[in-house]
Amino acid sequence: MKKFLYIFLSYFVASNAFANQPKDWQLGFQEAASSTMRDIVNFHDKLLLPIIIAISVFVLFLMIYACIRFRASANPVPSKRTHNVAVEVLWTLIPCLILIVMAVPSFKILYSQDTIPKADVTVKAIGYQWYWGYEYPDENIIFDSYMIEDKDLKANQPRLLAVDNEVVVPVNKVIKVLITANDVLHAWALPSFGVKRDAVPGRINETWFKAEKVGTYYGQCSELCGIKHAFMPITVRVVSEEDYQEWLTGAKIKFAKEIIEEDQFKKLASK
Ligand SMILES: [Cu+2]
Repeated sequence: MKKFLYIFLSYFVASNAFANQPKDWQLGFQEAASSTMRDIVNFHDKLLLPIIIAISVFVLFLMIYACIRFRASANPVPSKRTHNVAVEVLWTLIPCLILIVMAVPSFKILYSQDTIPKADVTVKAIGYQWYWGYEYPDENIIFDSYMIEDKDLKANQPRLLAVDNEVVVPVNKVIKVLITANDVLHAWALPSFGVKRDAVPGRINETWFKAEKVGTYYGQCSELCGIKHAFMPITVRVVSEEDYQEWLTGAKIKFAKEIIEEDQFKKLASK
């Protein structure tokens, strides 16, 4: 009983916390932190779910009705009827109309995801077997982002989701994400922002998000990419503009592209 109470309470407490990640006993989506995700959640909760429930209940009713009404004992002489034009027209037309009703808001969301507003910050995510590499092309920053092993986890770090080098972005700014891969297909996905794009070798996919709340957001590679597919999480830390500038100053030194590339060349040359 105590355990259930704890889970029940933690569900509500956690929804106010600063980290968005999957929760125990979770039903439905993670809390939305961008307008795109809010649209997706509304589309699902207010349109798709009622339609799905109505169809399931209707089909269940028809099955029960047919089982009772047309049972063998009540129908010693079975009906020979095979066609009914009115019913056939209806069961073709009504599903078509339902699909059209669903398609309109669905396409609206798809197009809004596809039209990238003027970007404030550009981040390039590169999928590797099995970690993510990041670049801030405008800032000359480049770094790798590895999952933290169980034994090295700190108290507030979620297992299988925390990484050593997080992507840091400012709050309420348009972040453009360029997504590609170096070896096989991966996918860069962040549920709270409503972002999921395939990372394809030799090709750059684009998407964007605008995080509305300061906090840490977790995602995972969402394309089966090999034996350690489950161990290449994505962590995005959304911070205030001042904190972002501060991080940038440090990161430009720590993750400076030229120095890192020079080091790599030296290592290669010495081999
Ligand atoms: Cu992957």
